[in-house]
Amino acid sequence: MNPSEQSALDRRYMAAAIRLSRSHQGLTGTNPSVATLIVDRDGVIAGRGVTAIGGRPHAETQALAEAGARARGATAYVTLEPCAHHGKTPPCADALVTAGVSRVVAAANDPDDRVAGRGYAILRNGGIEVVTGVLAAQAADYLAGYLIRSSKKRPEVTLKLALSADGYIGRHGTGQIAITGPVARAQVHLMRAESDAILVGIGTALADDPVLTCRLPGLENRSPVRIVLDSRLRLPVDSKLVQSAGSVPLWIAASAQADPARRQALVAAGCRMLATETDCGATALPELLDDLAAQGIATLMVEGGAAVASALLQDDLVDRIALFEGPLAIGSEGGLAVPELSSHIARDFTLARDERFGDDRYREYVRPI
Ligand code: AOF
Ligand code: ZN
Repeated sequence: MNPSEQSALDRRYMAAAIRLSRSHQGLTGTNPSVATLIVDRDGVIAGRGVTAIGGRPHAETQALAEAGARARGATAYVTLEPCAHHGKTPPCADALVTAGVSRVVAAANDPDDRVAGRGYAILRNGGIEVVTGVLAAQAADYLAGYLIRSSKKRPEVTLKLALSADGYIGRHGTGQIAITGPVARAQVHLMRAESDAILVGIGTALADDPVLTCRLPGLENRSPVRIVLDSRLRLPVDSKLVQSAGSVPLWIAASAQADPARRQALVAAGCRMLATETDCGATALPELLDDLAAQGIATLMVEGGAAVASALLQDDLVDRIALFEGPLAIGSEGGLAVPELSSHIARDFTLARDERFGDDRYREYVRPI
């Protein structure tokens, strides 16, 4: 096989591995969801593995177990550099050497201090040919939460916005307006399932009385932690959010000055209070995000409202914008907008996806990591 045929083949297998890695997105705790494919000398996939639910075992060990003796002389496709450390499991790089794999093709590098190049070194010292950086950007797209939490000590922040045809996210005082259709809504629920946490401001919580869970059939147990920015603790105990706090975690970021009786009532209802002082001010959001990352949250989806979106954009804390645009106009009277949106998109983001969900247009913008 000539080098260009080999690299085309490597990209195809890596694309398949990256698709497989998505299956445990949001289910692997602080570990990234990584995938491995073992392709034998005849080009047949002999083993596949994805980081297990909860984070262990790692992808490589599962793929090697499935491949058994067929791993000898095979190529392993890994979406992240294989680990080099003795954690709860022995290093995956050693396991690949022991199994007699002859080539390893990797996508993203692992920034973890215990790995960071050591994984590749173990492989090379073991006589394995190592190719790195294959479809690295695509792999990094799925690993973004892990990579951003490692480098910036905060979660990856995805701002989800539903815009009317005339550019509004809702209208003052009317509660929830259906801007997008059922297909787009199902997509939002899938995004919730793949996120570690979801955040809204108290304005949205009061106006919409949302529940913010994933309600896709079969994925009802995949709801993320829900977080409300509620400095003065205005969230009613009989809101849907608080009423469901016993089954899906509800964290409230409140000021230390908030009414102790309200605090007590919310805690008694099952809510957890975040220590970070937030009032949506410029300095409070970065601290809150630091705190969330320290607690293991790597991916955060922000679902409203306009004030929270503006504050995050102004602080350069948004990594991804998921924009759903419906076909109907709301009309400018009382229309709620995020005025900074288009200038921030133009300045910092590139278009990563442009597709349709039913009658709605979906555009996803990403900021390079
Ligand atoms: C791999 N394959 O499938 C994943 C890796 O706590 P531990 O011992 O499980 O180690 C967590 C680290 O392992 C994590 O920070 C990252 O460096 C790596 N994740 N590595 O070889 C995998 N999920
Ligand atoms: Zn490993």
